[in-house]
Amino acid sequence: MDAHELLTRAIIAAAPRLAALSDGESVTPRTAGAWTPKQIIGHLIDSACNNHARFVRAQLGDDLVFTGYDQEAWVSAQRYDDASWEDLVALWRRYNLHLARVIAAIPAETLTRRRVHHNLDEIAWRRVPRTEAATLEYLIRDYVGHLENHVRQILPDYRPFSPDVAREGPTNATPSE
Ligand code: NI
Repeated sequence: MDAHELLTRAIIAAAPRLAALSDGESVTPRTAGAWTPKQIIGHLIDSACNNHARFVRAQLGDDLVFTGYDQEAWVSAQRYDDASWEDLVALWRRYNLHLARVIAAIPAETLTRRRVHHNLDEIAWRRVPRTEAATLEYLIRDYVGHLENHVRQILPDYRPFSPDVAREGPTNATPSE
């Protein structure tokens, strides 16, 4: 499945189910000390924002070297628990549908070009050693996998479209991973 289709399907499947959560559920972490659903979706909006820039910049240069961001600090600074759940889910949905458009517009050659210079050993969800070449397509699929893994932290019976994420089953990862 093309990466943009993977993202679109994930958003179409998950958004209505997320929107159906009650206000109480949206501020209740599944385990003590973990992020609440509002904080997880907020984190995914931050991820969309950072990766939006990466997906465009990657087309304008030869490398895949990007600045990271302090995930916990971003979530804390934006006080996501005080935001409207309905607004957060709507923003997350629309932002990702825009990213699906951005991804669909990337030429195939650009998606699959081998990039020797990258820092996916630092910024990717599933890291790539610096000694191995990486591709923009890998970074995009990794973005979708990260998204689906977090959706599953909110909706335990959500079935990921990313084949590798579905195969692995739920992780007990730290919420910020
Ligand atoms: Ni994360």
